[in-house]
Amino acid sequence: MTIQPINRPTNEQKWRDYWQSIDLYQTGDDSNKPDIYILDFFPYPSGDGLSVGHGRNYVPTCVSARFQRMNGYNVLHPMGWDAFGLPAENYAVKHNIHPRESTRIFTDTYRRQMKLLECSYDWSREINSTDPDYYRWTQWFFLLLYQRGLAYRAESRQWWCDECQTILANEQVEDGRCWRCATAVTRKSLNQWHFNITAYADRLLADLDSVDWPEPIKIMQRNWIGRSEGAEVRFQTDVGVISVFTTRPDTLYGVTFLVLAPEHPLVGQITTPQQATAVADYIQQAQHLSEIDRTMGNRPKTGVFTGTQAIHPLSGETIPIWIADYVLMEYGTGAIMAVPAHDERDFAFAQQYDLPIVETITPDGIAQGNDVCFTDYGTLINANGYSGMVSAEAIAQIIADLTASGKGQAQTTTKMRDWLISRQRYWGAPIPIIHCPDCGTVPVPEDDLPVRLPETDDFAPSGDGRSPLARIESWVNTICPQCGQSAQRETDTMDGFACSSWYFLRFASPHEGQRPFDPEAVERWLPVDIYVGGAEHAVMHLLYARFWTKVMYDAGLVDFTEPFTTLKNQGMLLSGEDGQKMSKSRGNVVTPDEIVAQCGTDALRAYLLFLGPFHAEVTWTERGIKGVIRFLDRFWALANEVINVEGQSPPRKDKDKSANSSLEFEKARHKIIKRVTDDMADFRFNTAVAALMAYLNTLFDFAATAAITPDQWRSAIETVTLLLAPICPFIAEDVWQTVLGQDGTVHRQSWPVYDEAMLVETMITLPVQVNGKLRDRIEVAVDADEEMVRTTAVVTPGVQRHIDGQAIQQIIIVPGKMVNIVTRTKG
Ligand code: ANZ
Ligand code: ZN
Repeated sequence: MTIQPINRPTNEQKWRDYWQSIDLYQTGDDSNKPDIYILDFFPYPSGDGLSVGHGRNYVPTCVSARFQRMNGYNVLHPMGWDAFGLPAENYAVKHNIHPRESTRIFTDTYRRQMKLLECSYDWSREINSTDPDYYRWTQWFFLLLYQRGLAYRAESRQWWCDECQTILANEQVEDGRCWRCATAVTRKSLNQWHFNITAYADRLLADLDSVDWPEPIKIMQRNWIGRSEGAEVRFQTDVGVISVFTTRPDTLYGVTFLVLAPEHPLVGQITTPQQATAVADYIQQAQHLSEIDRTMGNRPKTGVFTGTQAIHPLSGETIPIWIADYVLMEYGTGAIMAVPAHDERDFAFAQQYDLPIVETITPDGIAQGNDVCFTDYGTLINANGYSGMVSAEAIAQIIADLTASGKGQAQTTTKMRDWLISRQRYWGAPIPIIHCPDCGTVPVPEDDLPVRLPETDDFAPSGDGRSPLARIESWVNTICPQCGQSAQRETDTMDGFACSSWYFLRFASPHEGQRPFDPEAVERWLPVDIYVGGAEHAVMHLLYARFWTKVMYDAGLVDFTEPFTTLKNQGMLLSGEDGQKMSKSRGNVVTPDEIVAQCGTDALRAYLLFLGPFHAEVTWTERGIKGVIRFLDRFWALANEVINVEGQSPPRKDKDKSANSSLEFEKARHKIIKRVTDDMADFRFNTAVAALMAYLNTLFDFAATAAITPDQWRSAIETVTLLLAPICPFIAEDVWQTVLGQDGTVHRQSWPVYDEAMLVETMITLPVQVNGKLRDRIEVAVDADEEMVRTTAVVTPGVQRHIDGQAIQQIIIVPGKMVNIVTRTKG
């Protein structure tokens, strides 16, 4: 990139040192001031370091923090590292160093780059999730969940990534692939620890209404939780009851067969000997398909008959039981009542296998025939005593009747599953559990926390589904805290999302030794006021953190139920070269290091904001940054020109065109204050920068045409300096101290205030037409009455010339818009 040279001194190192020496970013602690907590998502340091794209997250929050400090807030704006997990561990394996070392390398890079951007974090509060002083409390929270019955171990089929050699939570499987390495996932059956997040499904859903979050994120969480209301219906068979979940009890009379998922536990009992081979073959084949494949709407339906019949709970008719992979074991009861007349999947299946289709819902009580699938609600037919009812009525009545006869009941189901937290990896927080042959599962006593990760160089994944910790016998073998017998430690570590489910609390009192946090500090700072990060965390982190917060609330540890009051998602920064997301593998990463070296930190910060709206996806182009550099250069030049060394402006040449210019100059200053203030409060940083650029042009116009007093110039330059300070801290400090000759840092000044009265337009300009043609303009007071407008308009030279002695027939005034004078044409 060739960037034009910067025409101003760059004293970056000098100011960085100075700000550090005065501890500028220390968290405010003035009891007379209000508090605000502005937080970035907990970064997960990778070996690639930061790209300028990350700046779209960290720069706006920094600007916001600086803005609030100047507005008289105590600001908590901390940073830390979510450093357990695969990147550090994979790098460690590859380079044959310890993950602790790779973590240190990564976090050092991140910290250095954030300092390069002059992000205004209070570094004295830095935390690291891999620090035993931190994960001690992650383990403590595990035990809290365990004691509250919310952590349990269960055998279950889990997603497994062959590449990462680890179990993945449902949320970590994207389109049948591992969220990290995109390898197709497979299933593995293992005994795993889970958190019972589904117990909180209703609250996680309901409380979304109380937070100020982007609507798309709320929608994704609602869909993820996926709550459905309906009924459980029980069908009798010779070998036992098959219970199904349906959202449409009103269609019960249209049921013509049942379908079990291939994994359903009753499959073995229900299958008749004649059908055994066909069923076994089918189950074998279904195993290789992911849930996504199985539920794809347009896929041809496949299935197999079990040979057994069930009894319809209301009509008493017999209906065949089938097995098909479009029914998932993990949802509802793993079995469905099929209603081909009203469900597309069942319809396709019935057509495929020539099963009966019985219509029971109609738009208007009149049968439509069986060649269409009518999926809407409507009026029932063929439904005995329920015929003629509308769906809502029938649903209520059928549920009541099923309940009365013990054949069913109302039920709600969620798509969300419990949170699988076991990881068979070394680089994580050990799960603080001991397995004793006599006492069973025993929690590690609180006083024995942290359960430290053992020192080892043998941390590579095992490949057999067991944690590398299982190989360290001296660590595994321990004493049961309950009975003193020899026992064994749990060898799984916790999903990294456990560490990020409470870190926002730790920042309130990061050095607290006796408790996870100091309740007073948490009461003071939490919940987080402004939380900023990428939309890709819509479900996992944001859902888990909400869940933990609710558990803490229930345990009386905190007095709020939602951790993040306002959430904002920054838009992605795409590479200008290929329009793709910046990533090392694509080779299109622009680093802050190279841009700062060439353009300076101020220009990079301002440019990142100027590129587009905060939430929008924008493209990085190197040409664009020149405009920002030019703006800063021109500001520097103007400031130096209008403020002389004694702090006095030279009197401007007297080329004043308007007697009002002095007032207009002041008004423009108040307007820019209001504009930038409002924009910053609303995260509209791009328009704030644009407005400052436009204001600078206005100042240049005044410099060329108007007589402005030295005091006025000083206050205008001061205003720009203060408004620019959160965005471009270096030039602001330079102008403040060097040009304006002020003592102390600009960053501890109060935010400028505007005068409402100065925002009001007192005069307006109206075009004046004569017979529909523009002939002149008049300037009148905004509140001038019609008479005043009329007389002013008539006497202007342009109008006089064009009336040309003719009598005026009519004067039309469109208030605030224009005046039209109609004359009597010469006759
Ligand atoms: C009969 C019926 C008739 C259904 C009808 C729908 C329409 P949502 O809304 O997503 O919750 N279902 C239940 N368990 C299933 C499973 N394990 N695998 C696949 N499908 C399953 O969907 C609920 C509906 O999905 C249920 O209501 C059931 O089909 C099906 F006209 O029951 B329905
Ligand atoms: Zn024991």
